Amino acid sequence: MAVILETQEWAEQQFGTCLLGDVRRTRRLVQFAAQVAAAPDASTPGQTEKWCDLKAAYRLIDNEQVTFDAIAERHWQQTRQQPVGTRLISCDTTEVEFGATNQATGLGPLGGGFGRGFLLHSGLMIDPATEAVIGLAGQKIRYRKPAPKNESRTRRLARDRESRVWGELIDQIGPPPKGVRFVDLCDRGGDNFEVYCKLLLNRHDWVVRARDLHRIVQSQEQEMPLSCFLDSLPLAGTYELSYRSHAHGSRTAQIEVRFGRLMMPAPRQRSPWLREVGITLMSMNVVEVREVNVPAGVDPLRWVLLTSLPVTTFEEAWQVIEYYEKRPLVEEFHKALKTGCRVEDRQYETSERLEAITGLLSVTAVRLLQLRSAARETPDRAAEEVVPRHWVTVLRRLRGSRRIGTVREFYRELAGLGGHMLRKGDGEPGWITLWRGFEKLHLAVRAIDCYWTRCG
Ligand SMILES: [Mn+2]
Repeated sequence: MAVILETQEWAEQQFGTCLLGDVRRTRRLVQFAAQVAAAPDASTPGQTEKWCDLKAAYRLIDNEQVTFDAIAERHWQQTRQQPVGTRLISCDTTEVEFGATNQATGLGPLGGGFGRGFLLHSGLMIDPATEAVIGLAGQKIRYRKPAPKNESRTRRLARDRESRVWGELIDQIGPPPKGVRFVDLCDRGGDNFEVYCKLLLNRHDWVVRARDLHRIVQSQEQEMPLSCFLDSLPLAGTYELSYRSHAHGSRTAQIEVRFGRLMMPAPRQRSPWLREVGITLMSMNVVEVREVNVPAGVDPLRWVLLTSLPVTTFEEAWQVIEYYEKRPLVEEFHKALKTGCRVEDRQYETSERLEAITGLLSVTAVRLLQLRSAARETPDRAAEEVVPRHWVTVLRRLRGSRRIGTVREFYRELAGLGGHMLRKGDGEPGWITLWRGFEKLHLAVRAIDCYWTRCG
């Protein structure tokens, strides 16, 4: 259940036990994090309140013990400590690009070689029952190296490749606690035999979208391309899906669902790690979602999902599809990090400092997602159970509104404070409006605190 903490309490909970070599550094991180959370999209000078705070923040980020891992590790650990139940981990990579004019040292090439930055690979944990964002289960940063020219296949497999980051993240997250099931969700970038081995060895389940439908699979001792295997499967059920796309607006698609069990053989060319592990054949299920009767000019929907979860009935196949539909939440996280926390506008002089601030902003981006999702999850809950009580009081006064009882009413007034007109045709407030409202409210609450501390 989402509960939004005061920025100071939140910073204490997320960073209060970070090991940075000196307890004063940890105190400073907590203080800086609380300031960052109050105005996530401001520059560092805009976030800190006093000149000495700004200098201390720069000194903190510059310290060699204050790394990406050291800042975010406690958050990752707390996220992984789950009680019983199923948790989804949506994994994906994003390019964090600091712009061609950024002079920071140590960055790698990106975006066709013109941009500079690094790749950030994140595993976002989601509760499938409520769609609540729990936090980041782990993250990896990588620098792109240009591939050597005329590289042989064996050499390429032995080299440290970019796709390896999917497996590294799974190793970092490790096996789930007792009574918990982790289900990793990956797009086509994660469809790799080594990734399946890592998942198996760490006891994660998975739903991965297949990249290559020509790859050879086995079924009843026979070898065939995956696409042929799919064509041989009986129809399990159909449904209608209403969705909106940029290209075609709202439309209803007719969907057919098929599923089956297959054996996936290891690739012929195997990396040294794969040879050492010795897994040569892996059994898994496939669920195919295919649009039929496609109107002219429309790209048909087609998902081929490879999964370790049991699929023997239409209901079980449906469960796999529902899990995979939650995958885009990791892309919302990327958006929260880039638009909400403006990670790519950070002006630090070295890649190490940019990594450190990315660690802090990643945890802050999770907070932004949680702030937003609280409105959707439990709209009828009492607002004072979800956000601090005096926020409700201050917002009520600022807005001149008679009552703010529920979470829905709180968010409506918060959006109004952020500039949303709240007219019938204006639709639901976007998250940027909500954040703007939140920033204003926070400043007002802060001013009241200052007044009573000095005068009271
Ligand atoms: Mn991707």
